[in-house]
This record gives sequence, C-alpha cells and structure tokens, in this order.
Amino acid sequence: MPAAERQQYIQMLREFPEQFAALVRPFTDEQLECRVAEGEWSIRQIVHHVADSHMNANNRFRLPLTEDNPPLPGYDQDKYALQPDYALPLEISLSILPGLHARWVALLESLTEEQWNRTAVHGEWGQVTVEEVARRYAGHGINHINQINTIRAKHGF
Ligand code: NI
Repeated sequence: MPAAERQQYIQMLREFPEQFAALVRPFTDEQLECRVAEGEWSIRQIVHHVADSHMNANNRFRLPLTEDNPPLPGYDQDKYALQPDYALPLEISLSILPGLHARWVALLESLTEEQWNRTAVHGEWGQVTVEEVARRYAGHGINHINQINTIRAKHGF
C-alpha cells in the first residue's frame, strides 16, 4: 500500500474530531432526536456510538502492535446504544475524541513498515493489518458524518 494512502488515513483521523464536533454542536435537542427511520439511531446515539467505537478501536490499534496476531473482541453496538448514557449531552462524548485521536495520530506517525503490516483477527473482518484498521476507522468517522447529513436532509435542517 502506498505511503500516501497511510498519510491520508492519518490526516482523516487528525481532522475528524473537529469536523465531527463542528457538524453536531449546533443541533437543537429536538434535531438530535431525529433519525433516518424508526428503529434507526438518533443523531445523539450516533455521537455517543462514535465515541464508544473509537474508544474500542484504541485496543484494535494497540493489540496488534504489542501481541502476535491477537483476537480483536467484538461487541453489540445496538445494545450499547440503548444504555442510559447514550442520552447524555453530546459534549461528554465530543470531549473524548480529540485526545484519543491525537494519540492515534502520534502512534500511527511513528510506525515502521513492519508495524503497519502487523496483524490481528477480528470476528467479522477476518485477519487485518494495522493499516487496515486505520483505513476502517478513517472511513468509520466519515460514514457517520454522511449518515448524519442524510438525517438532516430527510428532516430539512
Ligand atoms: Ni459505526
């Protein structure tokens, strides 16, 4: 994989916390309860999900860097999204992301070729490299920004 793509993932992970916060901070409490369809996540749930997902992802970067081909535990994100803390103000989760992403960026910028290619095994993804994990989480943030923009378009705000 060309180094330019790795740099692109790092850049996306660097920019995400600010980009995400700028998108969701202006929403009213009413807008935060909007969803694309009944049974889907509200914007508020999406924001808390992103924080939980990226806290979990922290291990998915660090385990393969420190163990040989470790398993990456999964979790039930829909059940997570029903926990009472998913109703908290957004700022609580938004405050988690900048430090977390700054750590990832510093870590990823330090990696050698050998480290980018270290592996782990995920239940659904199969065997993945550290690079693949970076690609997935760079995309994960963007996917949820797109999802929120879809909700906005549907509800006209
Ligand atoms: Ni997600």
